[in-house]
Amino acid sequence: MKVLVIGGDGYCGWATALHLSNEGYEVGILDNLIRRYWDSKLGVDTLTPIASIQQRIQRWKDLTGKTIDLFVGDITDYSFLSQSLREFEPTTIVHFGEQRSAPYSMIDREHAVFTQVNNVVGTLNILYAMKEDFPDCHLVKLGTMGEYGTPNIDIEEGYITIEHNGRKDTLPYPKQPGSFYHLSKVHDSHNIHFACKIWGLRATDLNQGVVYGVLTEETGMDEIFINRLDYDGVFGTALNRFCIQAAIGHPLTVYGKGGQTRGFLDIRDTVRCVEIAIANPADAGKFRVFNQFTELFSIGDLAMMVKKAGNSMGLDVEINHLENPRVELEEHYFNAKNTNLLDLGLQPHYLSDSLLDSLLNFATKYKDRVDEQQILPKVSWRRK
Ligand code: NAD
Ligand code: USQ
Repeated sequence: MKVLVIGGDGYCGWATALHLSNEGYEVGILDNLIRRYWDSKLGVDTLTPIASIQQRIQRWKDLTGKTIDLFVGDITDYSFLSQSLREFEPTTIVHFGEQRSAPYSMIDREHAVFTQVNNVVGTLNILYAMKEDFPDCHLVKLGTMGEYGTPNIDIEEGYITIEHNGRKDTLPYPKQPGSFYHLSKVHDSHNIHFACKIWGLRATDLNQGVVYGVLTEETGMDEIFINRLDYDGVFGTALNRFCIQAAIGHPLTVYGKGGQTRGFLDIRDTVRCVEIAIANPADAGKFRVFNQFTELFSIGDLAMMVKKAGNSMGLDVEINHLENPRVELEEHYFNAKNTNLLDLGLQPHYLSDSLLDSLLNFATKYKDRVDEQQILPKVSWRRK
């Protein structure tokens, strides 16, 4: 099977590309490297010193003998995209290549517009390129659990059966996303669903929760494969940020009450979930949705877990409840289903003391690279 990993220079994409290559898939990476540019424009950097994509791929070849093809360019450029697909001839496209930060999308009008154009147009171009040349190819698209928001009823996997005025139908689950970024994912889902319906394309939307951790079997094989680990207030995500904050003695930044509950998963499960989706493709014409997380945690509980793990390593860890820069419920019901991937064989790595220890040790190893000015959130959801 030939798998094109779009966004393969990023956090989830790089780990997935190596994993698939290691498992015997023929892998190509397509990325315009724009994430590295956004970091430098914002003056932020990953905790870890990441090598260039060319160095990464060359080292992979030297170490394993396996080749990864590279296409550097932008998927919003249709001619570049369709030419790359014709050259690579994928049987599966895994699409990670979007602007994925909620705070980035809320900086101002320009960043909101950019996020939605980049994400929605990129995905629409992929759908058209598939329709033109690869109608049988399986699209595995990274969506987000945040598409659903925090409804006061159980969250199903993509669809809900509703009885209304004596009639019954199975319909897309209602979406109440919490940022212009999360909204871009909802728009993508609608476009992909429609394309499957009208052109008979096959797609799987992986509504992923917040990813944590940095090491996978493959990225741990050599220093050159080290993955990015974001800790700044724009791209850093909850648990990864808390571990890095604990390592440098910065109080943990819980926004508001901390009762916000989300789905979480270890990056080692991200790569497995994607592989499972690839190995079990959707039928032609089918738009499948899997909720991709392994556990639910509130932000306050995660902070407590990091504090406990830090204390047992001799770190003094304080928890601060900051004024919430976002507009979101801070106490709410949250119960989401996640059985589709488990039924296909996912064996989760649940959050454990040993994972927290290893992440804290990892953060401590690179703590001299931390810029403390980048930790507090600076982007507000509210009208000034
Ligand atoms: P990332 O920013 O590390 O990687 C995204 C990659 O896509 C970058 O290398 C970037 O250069 C590339 N890219 C962006 N726009 C592109 C374009 N127009 N053309 C070509 N390449 C482009 O992000 P990530 O954390 O690896 O997330 C990957 C995907 O997974 C995203 O779609 C995100 O929404 C989803 N996701 C991530 C998380 C998480 O916790 N990190 C959780 C749920 C879902
Ligand atoms: N939060 C804090 N303190 C922090 C960081 C975050 O309290 O220092 C809170 C936020 O207010 C929010 C929750 O933690 O309630 C999650 O925030 P996050 O920054 O960890 O994650 P989020 O913005 O939702 O986005 C991340 C990824 C995104 C992905 C999403 C999955 O950046 O690409 O889509 O997780 S999900 O959250 O399930 O929608």
